[in-house]
Amino acid sequence: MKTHKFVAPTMKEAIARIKEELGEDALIIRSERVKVGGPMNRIRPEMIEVTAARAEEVKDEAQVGPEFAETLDRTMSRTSAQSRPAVPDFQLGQISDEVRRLRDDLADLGKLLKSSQMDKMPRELAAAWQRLGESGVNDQWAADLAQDALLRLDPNELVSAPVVENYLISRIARAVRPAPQMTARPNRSYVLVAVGSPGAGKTTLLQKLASDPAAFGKRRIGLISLDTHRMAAVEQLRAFARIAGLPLEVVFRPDQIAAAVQKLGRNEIILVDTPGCAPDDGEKLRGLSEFLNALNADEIHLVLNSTTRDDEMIHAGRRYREIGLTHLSFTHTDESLRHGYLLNIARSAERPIAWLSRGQGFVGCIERFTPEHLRRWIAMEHAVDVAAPALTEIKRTETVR
Ligand SMILES: Nc1nc2c(ncn2[C@@H]2O[C@H](COP(=O)(O)OP(=O)(O)O)[C@@H](O)[C@H]2O)c(=O)[nH]1
Ligand SMILES: [Mg+2]
Repeated sequence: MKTHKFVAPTMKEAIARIKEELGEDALIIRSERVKVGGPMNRIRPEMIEVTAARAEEVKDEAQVGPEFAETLDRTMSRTSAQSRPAVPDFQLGQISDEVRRLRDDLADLGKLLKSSQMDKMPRELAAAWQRLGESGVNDQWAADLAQDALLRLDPNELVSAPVVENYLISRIARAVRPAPQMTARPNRSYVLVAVGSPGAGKTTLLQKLASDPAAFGKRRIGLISLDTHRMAAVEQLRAFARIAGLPLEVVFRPDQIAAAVQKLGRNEIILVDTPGCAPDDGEKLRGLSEFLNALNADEIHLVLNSTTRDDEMIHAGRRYREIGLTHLSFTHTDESLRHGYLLNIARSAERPIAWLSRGQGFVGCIERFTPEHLRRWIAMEHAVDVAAPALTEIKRTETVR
């Protein structure tokens, strides 16, 4: 990459000259304060020296894979080590803008690499990137992740499949978290509500939670049904409660909630079933929100049928966030082939994933979402250590070389 040096009294002037000579898209690589001699010395003892390059040259360089990562690593570490203390705050703002533009350029680079240059990337990274896409992870997110790995991993790490995969998993795990275990309340029941579209699997999910020992099957459970619009829905839960020997309260109005919760107060956990509510049914959502306010629930799970189109699920996540959504739980996972796209929803909703339900049986058909699911969903078979308790950040030193 051919670089050019510009010396000017201020960053602003340097940037203006760079744009003029190297084009609007020129990239700032480094800036530092330098001493100048001669008559200027007394008036302005220091000038700003900025190193820049034409955008096309940086892109050309990018196509050689590990060398590109190495070059950028070097230039970036020099930039942070040298230029930061040398430049006053107001000029740092301008540098930040340039860095932002550099990142934007890299985003274009990601698209470019994806479409035509994947074979020039380190093989291990290209393969992992491809698997992200195939598993359903959003294209732009997958490109950002691959690019991030290209920038941050050392060249020798980029050619190690376990290192690359662990790195990608650790980055995804920052956006998609497994829900923590519930913490029992000392003087009151823990209240968990299932909300979502009709037929999503809310009632079935609650039945599984109540009966499977892997979920809350061994705890004292009480049930509340708010789904009173359809007699069949109440009957479905009533029949279950009778067979499972669980207390059930049917609540018709928000002002009846407090009494129902009190009645079930001896139970560790109260599971609340709600009427199906399409995300764009504003009136129904408002009605549901009144019940939720009265419930003061610990967890509000948006129950999503995982065979639904992912843009629809993302939309539902947005709408349900408005009424206090705290968790995501996915059903029908036995009927969907790929699962990586579920990560897009969790990332967009910024909520942890709690339960995964598969099949119609009540026992043996529910599990907590774990880092191991994440690994499987994005098909990273070389990754190691993903089940470690604190996955949120896999340290690079822990990975296999
Ligand atoms: N295959 C499969 N069927 C499910 C699952 N969860 C629910 N169902 C079925 O989907 C239908 C609707 O479930 P239901 O719990 O009544 O949905 P609700 O309207 O959201 O309460 C029922 O026939 C369930 O047996 C699942 O994880 N896998
Ligand atoms: Mg139901």
